Amino acid sequence: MHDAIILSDLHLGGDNAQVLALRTFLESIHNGERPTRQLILNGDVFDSHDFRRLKKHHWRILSLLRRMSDDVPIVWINGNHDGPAEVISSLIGVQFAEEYELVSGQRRILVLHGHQFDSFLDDHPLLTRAAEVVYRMLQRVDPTFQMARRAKRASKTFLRCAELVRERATAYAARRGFDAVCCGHTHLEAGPCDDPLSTEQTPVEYFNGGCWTELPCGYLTIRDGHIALHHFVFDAEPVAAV
Ligand SMILES: [Mn+2]
Repeated sequence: MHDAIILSDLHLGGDNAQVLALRTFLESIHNGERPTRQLILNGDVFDSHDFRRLKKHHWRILSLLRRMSDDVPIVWINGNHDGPAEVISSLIGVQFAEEYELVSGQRRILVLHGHQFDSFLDDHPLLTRAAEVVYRMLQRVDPTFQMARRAKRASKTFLRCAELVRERATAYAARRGFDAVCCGHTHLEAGPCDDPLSTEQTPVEYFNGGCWTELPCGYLTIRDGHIALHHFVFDAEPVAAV
């Protein structure tokens, strides 16, 4: 059994939220196929503060979370898109927090969304918005998401932002005596596997589970102090941006 499973950046209400993959994944936790002591939603469960954008299948995810929370403790960590989510979180019976700490295999692990470390968002709101529009356009013309994923990884500004989140998050966690930190927000998966230098640069391990707005969706598992990054392999048509 996992000590925790961490998902982030579900962006419910957004037109590219991969709801079918998400529902299948959550159901596998709910029905015991993927046993875990707790489920952590690491921010941006919602795409916007405007709950009118939530469609029926988005509400269904919330009601599934409500049912799951009877058996598995769920923690919802605040993200920059979540807005007044605290109200909803208490309606569906999950704990709401700015950050969360857990101990697994005697290692102290910090979980937080990561927008706190992203100054680009505050400094360049228009550019951020423009980049989101371009990204959605690429998703629309190429529903396999290859183009959008490649564009993201080719953008120096984007990669620099993701790097800043990593640097600042690990520094913050190191100051507070944590062994590892798990963020979301950048929509870019990260783990020691794709950066062998990361553990040499800092004693704090950094992980990012990616997002649930493109396929394949990413998530983190924690067991006996070991954190791992996975992709949810899901054989179905992706939900394209409209
Ligand atoms: Mn975010």
